[in-house]
Amino acid sequence: MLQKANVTRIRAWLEKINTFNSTPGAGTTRVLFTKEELASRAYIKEEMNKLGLEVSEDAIGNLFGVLRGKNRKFAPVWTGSHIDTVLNAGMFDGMAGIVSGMEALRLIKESGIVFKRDLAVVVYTSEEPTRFGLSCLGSRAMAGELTLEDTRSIRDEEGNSLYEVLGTLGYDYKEFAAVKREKGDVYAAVELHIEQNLHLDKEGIPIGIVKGICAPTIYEVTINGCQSHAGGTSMGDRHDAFTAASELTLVLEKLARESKGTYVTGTVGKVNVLPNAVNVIPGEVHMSIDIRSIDVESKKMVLNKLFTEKERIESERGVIISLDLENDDIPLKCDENIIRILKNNCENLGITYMDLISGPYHDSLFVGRFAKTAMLFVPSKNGISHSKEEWTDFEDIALGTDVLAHTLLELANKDN
Ligand code: HGY
Ligand code: MN
Ligand code: MN
Repeated sequence: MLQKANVTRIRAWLEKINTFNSTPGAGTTRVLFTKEELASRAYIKEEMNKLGLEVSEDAIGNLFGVLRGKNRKFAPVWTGSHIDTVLNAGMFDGMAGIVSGMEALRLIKESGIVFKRDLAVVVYTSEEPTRFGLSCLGSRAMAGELTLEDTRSIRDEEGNSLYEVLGTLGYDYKEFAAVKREKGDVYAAVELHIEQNLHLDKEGIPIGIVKGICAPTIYEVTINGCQSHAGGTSMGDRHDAFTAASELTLVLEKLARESKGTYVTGTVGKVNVLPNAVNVIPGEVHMSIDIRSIDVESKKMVLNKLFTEKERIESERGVIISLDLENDDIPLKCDENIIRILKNNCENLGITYMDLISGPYHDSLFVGRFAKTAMLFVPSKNGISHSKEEWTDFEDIALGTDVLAHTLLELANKDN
């Protein structure tokens, strides 16, 4: 029998990881391969070693803590998430899955129960697009959707390529090909994550079982109008790039709101207005578009209509709008067998749960390309995330850890 997850330990790990933060007092910011993120990696490696896990990293910095099973010829079972954050974030997005995975492996180890397959807790490199503008770098590379060659053209705002940064940190380019995993290399993967929406909190239900994970289609948008004098240019003579951007943004919101698809979202999160001066009509705008759905057709419908509207705005306003595709990821349906195991364990533990769709994407979206994958959620207070107001009770993470630990142990003893 497994002991209950230790809330004090979970809290201590989360609070310590939260000290590796470049914006103390303004939420948590831990950006890929900055000193704060490297320090958090070092801390987690230390804690994995203390748990008696075998610690290793691959050539893009995915970090593994492995608890050996009895028979290594069987493919391993993974759990894990991320430690990098968006800007001015909370302390739970990603980290809850890391500490929960570590605690689950500790509980299994201390139980002395024999299990076949290796169990690993994985810290996936850079789930957030914060530094390089592309999400899920580590799990995307594992899925074979990010090659070493690709890393040469992925640059941060200072112009550093991911390739150069990896080299500077001593990662071995010759080993990059080994990051890729084939179907069968990993038997199953289960990720615990905060819900980042308000269903569990609103219903007072401690566990969400994820049926499917939405995937993002991301565009970088450039709008070129005519920079001119705010007073000297009559309203009929303007080609205002910002009002064009605003109209495109409202069109996107309307299309996503009115879509008949299952769970469609449309967001403009990043906007850069040039020259950004009080008395100058903006001549140029750079902005992001993030469209998501649980099904590809719904995303396609929204995009087709958006392109039609873009052309209308261009001709009516005399501006040029270019949309450059960053990534167009495919949604994931979670594995029904693992979902069944998760639900059985909730029922055996007397824990209520509900089925959910994940609007946020996760590393599991890419791990699902090569392994049977599922996720479980714990409540986000008021559904807030990607904000310093993000909060999840430590007791809820411990409850989720109990379900995770039982599920990992059961999967680790499956023959096929
Ligand atoms: O944006 C997302 O869905 C994830 O939190 N990076
Ligand atoms: Mn996030
Ligand atoms: Mn996350």
